[in-house]
Amino acid sequence: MMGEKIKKHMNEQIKYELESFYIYLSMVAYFHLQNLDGMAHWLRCQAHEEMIHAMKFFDHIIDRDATVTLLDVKQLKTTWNNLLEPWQDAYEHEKFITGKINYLTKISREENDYTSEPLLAWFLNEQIEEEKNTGKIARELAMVESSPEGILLLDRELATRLFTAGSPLDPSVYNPAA
Ligand code: OFO
Repeated sequence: MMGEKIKKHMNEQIKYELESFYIYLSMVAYFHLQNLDGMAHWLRCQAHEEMIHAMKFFDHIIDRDATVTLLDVKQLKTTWNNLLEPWQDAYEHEKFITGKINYLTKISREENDYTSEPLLAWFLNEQIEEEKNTGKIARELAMVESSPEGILLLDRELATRLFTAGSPLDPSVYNPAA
């Protein structure tokens, strides 16, 4: 049985993860327009991951016999003034999400909801990666911002990201027990 507060905030977290999906998808479209298909590819993999994150919370709530309430997903930024801005936004967004996961962890402890701890521990670790990756790309791009060769080199590197988890809508991708 889930406490009311953790249930409410986990439902909100589904929305935040779907907003992350939406933000990254918007960036995919932007970078294709800039002819930077490697950056678009990296962000497309990221968008897939965000859908999986949303489904992890979705599935956890259902497994706990509680109600999933899907909330409105906000329309966020759809264009940027330069190539660096989306990556800076991605880094800031991931810090925002880390704050949300920290808060969920705090609430779960207040409500003695130990059953949510493995899921939240997974997300705490995931957020280290999310901040590390987006922050690193933003810093590297800032270094080469005025060099077309440098930008193309980074674009080629980002094109090599592998996404091996399968379809985000396949339950076995986000729930090994399914
Ligand atoms: Fe779901 O981690 Fe990024 O936003």
